[in-house]
Amino acid sequence: MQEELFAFKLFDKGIIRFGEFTLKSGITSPFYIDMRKLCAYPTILKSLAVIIAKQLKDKEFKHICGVPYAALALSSLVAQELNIPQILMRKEQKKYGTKKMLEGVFKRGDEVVLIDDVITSGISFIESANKLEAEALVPSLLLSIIDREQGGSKNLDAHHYPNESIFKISELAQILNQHQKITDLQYQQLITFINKQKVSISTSTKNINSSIKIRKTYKTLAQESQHPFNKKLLQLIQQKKSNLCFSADINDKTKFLETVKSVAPHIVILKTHIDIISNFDTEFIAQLKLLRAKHNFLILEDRKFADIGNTVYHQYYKGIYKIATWADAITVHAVAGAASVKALSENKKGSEQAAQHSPAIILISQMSTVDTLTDEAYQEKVVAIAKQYSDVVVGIVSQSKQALAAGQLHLTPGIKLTVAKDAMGQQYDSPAKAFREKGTDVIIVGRGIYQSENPQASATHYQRVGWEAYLAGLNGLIVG
Ligand code: S5P
Repeated sequence: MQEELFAFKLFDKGIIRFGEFTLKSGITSPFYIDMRKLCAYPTILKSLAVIIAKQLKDKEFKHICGVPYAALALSSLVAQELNIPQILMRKEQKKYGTKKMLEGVFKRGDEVVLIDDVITSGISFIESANKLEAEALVPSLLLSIIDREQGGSKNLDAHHYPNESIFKISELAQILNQHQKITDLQYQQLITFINKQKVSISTSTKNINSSIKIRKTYKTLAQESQHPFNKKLLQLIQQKKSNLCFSADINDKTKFLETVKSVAPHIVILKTHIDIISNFDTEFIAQLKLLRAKHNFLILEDRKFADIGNTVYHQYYKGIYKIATWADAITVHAVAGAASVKALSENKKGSEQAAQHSPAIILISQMSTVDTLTDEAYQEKVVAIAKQYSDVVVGIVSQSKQALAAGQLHLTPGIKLTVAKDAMGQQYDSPAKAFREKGTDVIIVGRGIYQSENPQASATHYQRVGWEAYLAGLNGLIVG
């Protein structure tokens, strides 16, 4: 029987061990699985590849891919066994040349079986599946060799990823116990541990389900929206087939304008931090306006107004930047309560100056940083203000789907395809994940574009994956 043989082999080679082990998380576990050692035992690897090939025999897919690095040797053998092409996934993005995350010969929409050695929470599977989706490949099955039975499989179910495992740790332990390789106590300790340690399914799964069901088309959102900013934005989105906001956080005005010029056809919003331009002058604004007119995008000044009404009024209309004269929309923090929004919206209704330059307001509901203070209670209060002032608030910057007023939009920063974070607290997700889990309507990408070797090519890429992620959300299927 294959389970028996496999259990004995793993036990004898010390790949499954029983005792007291401190895991990466700091938790003490009564067992430890070290599948990396497998590469030292080609015959076990080979027989495992045969078992996997048998399990995959009747399934339809185009490629095999191993989660780096642990599953690479095994996935190569399975690919050979089935004579199916392999895709090699990198752990980190290649620094030179193509900067690709995946190597192989494949085309968009190809189905891929993703293999990993052990599943615990399912997170590394999800991350690898996201890398496939970023290239518009379809992870049709996530197959693990051993399921630690700590909730990973349920987590993948909740993320709508078909998944299977070859062995369950409890079955392997039972076999070892029946054959007196481990004691009753060791077996019991393992069962107690896996029951106690089950990871809870990430809360975002609630959002996934609802976002898949209620993902609205841009056309519907355009019909629902009242504010001219959103009407225009949604029209541009449909026309350009782009949901990309480019965050041009570039200090030099010449470099800024050059970069914007090259990416402009691919974006619908240009997001600025006007106060980081070192050589700012009014000519810069004139150039910016010309580019906007020529390439048809909207300008969002990410000033994050966060003060009392009187101060935000002056910050918006006065000073050297005169934001009111050129920005189509501005970001506002609701930390001062509704005061800032009210001051800006009353200006819209009241002053003759404001009548020309009424801002579309995007409230910051939730930040992307690792230790943000924008907890759920805070977000709820921001959303309440957004709804109350829905005549001026056109959307929110957030990391999760919120119940907004009809026509209000979710804008999501912290988007990058290659890394999970920067060195200063920023956290990243892929466009696919944003659309699947965060209710995203517009993705905001900064360094992913302007720090790349070829910003224009990167903008094209983010435009494509963003658009595909939107389409996939409409179909309830995420492909990129
Ligand atoms: O929570 C937030 C809100 C914003 S507006 N996290 C963010 O990163 N942003 C902005 O998005 C941030 O100020 C920056 O301009 C951009 C993200 O840049 P990137 O280089 O990390 O993509």
